[in-house]
Amino acid sequence: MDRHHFYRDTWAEINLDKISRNVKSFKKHLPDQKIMAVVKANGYGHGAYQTAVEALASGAELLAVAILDEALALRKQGISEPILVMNRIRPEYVSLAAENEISVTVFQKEWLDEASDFLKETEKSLKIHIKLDTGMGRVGITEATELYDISLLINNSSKCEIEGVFTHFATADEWESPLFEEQRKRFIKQIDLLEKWGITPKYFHSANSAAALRKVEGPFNLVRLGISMYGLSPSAEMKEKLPFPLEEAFSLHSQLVHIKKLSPGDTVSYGATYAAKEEEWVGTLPIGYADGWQRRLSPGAEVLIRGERVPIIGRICMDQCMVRLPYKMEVGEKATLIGTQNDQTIEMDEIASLANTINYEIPCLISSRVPRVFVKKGRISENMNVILNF
Ligand code: PMH
Repeated sequence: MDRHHFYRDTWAEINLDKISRNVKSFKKHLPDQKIMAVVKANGYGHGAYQTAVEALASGAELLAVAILDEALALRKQGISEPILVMNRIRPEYVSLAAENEISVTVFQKEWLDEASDFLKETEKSLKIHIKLDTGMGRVGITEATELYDISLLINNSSKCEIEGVFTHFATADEWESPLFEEQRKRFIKQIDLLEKWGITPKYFHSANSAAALRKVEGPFNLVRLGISMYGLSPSAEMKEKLPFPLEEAFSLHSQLVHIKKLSPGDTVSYGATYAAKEEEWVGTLPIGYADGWQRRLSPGAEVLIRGERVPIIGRICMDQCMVRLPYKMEVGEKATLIGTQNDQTIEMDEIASLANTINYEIPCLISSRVPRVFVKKGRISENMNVILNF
């Protein structure tokens, strides 16, 4: 392990080769669709910049983030491909977006009125994706009259242009969902209206990973891939019937920093919730809930050491947790909390299920205190340590 750039005994490994293969599989699966790689929230915890570069090199042509800051960060790091901010930005920042060639999402007429004033400050034209709410109930235009007003206003403005029109599915990850079908139909209807009004954006997009995996039908030419690009299934239901294998890119590792023998009755951690029944070997791992290794994972979670599953015992602390060892081991022994050792694997889905949540949340919550080690072409290519600004 190359320790350059970080000094702690806990790290996440991001296998960029797997992300690359996942994107390439999608390209084969949907040869006629452009791929927009969703790298918001630091690439779902995988590293936004590194994931973006890898996805773009593997067939993705556009990027998406949630907030303007994330888009600006990618521009600062030298990414020149199109980036869409999918959430509302403040109207006063439209010139900043335009100057950085960042596309924005619009779904309010008042926003457009305000933004028009601020666009006078810049020479550049603002690229807009109009967001339709077809049933997600989050943000988006719901009324055809509003769509008419907004799309014509943009179309007639010399300062902005409609680059895309999109919607988002609420239940694409459920095989039998009337809402999914309903949303698809509503979106197509609105696309037909736009056509009638003579508005012809470059991109029509609706699909997230789930809809892309199941090939949603319609006049769409772009898919927004998040979770599946990272190698995770959008739902347990879909995991059973994936059209091609997905490769999990994220793994989490630590090393034993202390070993001790407990006598019967000795207790472990806050609250003394674990008591040894017999003589037992216990190891300490330097990872805790401040790293995003959630307190609720114990009791229940196991880690891999020497390819064997060993249980976490007692309460997970802020920076450390304890594991029961099958026998005496040495300080420095590697522990895998998510990932593979020998023929044993702890999947993201196992951890999500123990934390009573979905796989999306687990890597997003692995905090910036955990350095990311990137593997490319089978070798460590880069380390990211936010604490030390590397
Ligand atoms: N498009 C939009 C508008 C999204 O919000 C998301 C994910 C994606 C695409 C990618 O979806 P995927 O990761 O399922 O492929 N957004 C969220 C969210 O807001 N909460 O969980 C996932």
